[in-house]
Amino acid sequence: EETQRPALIPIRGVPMIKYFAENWGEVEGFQAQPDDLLISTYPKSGTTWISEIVDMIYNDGDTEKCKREAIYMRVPFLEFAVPGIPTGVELLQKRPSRRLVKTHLPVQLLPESFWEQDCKMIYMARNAKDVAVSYYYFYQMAKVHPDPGSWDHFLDDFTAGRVSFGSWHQHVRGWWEKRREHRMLYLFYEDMKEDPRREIRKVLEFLGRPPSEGLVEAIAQHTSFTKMKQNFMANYKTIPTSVMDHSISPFMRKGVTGDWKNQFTVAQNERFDADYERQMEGTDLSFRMEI
Ligand code: PPS
Repeated sequence: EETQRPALIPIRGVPMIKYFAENWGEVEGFQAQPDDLLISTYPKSGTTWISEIVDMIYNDGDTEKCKREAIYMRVPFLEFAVPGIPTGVELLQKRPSRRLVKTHLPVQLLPESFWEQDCKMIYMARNAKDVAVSYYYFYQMAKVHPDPGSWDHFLDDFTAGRVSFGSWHQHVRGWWEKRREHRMLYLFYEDMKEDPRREIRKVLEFLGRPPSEGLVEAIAQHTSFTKMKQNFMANYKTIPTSVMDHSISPFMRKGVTGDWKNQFTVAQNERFDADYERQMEGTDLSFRMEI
């Protein structure tokens, strides 16, 4: 059975999935707790990967404990709302303290209580070209999104910020600026690919945990792309096919840096680069598009 593919609805100018927009009041009033850890990302930037890493840290590297339930239960998605399923806020309200919270909200839409409670935050960013490609396949398989149309059409929408959660450029820039005044670890997908153990040590340090080599090794192994693709508690295959159809494109698709080269034409790449320079002007934030 096909669910609908409703159009996006703007919340304070940011295009949102219709059901999420309809539930916005609940999200805006969300009460964060001081020991909540926020995991924030633009979609398709390594959210599930960093979530699994953090849950492993919270469970002292016990892989069996990390298989107790699906990743979207262990790390509820704050703004998630689809009729007939508990919302992200409802799931979070039932969690014991030291909650892990996933969000894709741009920084200006984050509920005030996260700032008031001074919650720690981990932001993970990924280069725009690989995100655009990953998002295009995700739009097709996750049917709460509008039909993406052709790749060329989708790339135009992505560049202009006419996609769910809005502009990639504004998202990564907004959170980057906020890190200067807040307890935030800003990570890059490309760094994690290059040297996962180094990045895992950074996360441990940020969370005030000793970086024991045994723990780092256990986390690196459990959160490799191959392992996570096979892990039903991490790969989203427990979601009904009517919502996510892995036969169209698996959630755990390729997990590499530089796949955009297989998708962008030379003309698309030139157009994207020219626009990118405009939209990223004046920031010291920079990305590697290959490693
Ligand atoms: S979501 O829906 O926004 O929460 O998706 P998100 O988890 O942010 O992004 C999905 C992409 O991350 C890749 N992925 C990984 N890459 C490397 N290692 C690990 N362990 C890993 N887990 C997930 C996943 O394959 C998606 O990227 P693409 O490029 O589509 O393969």
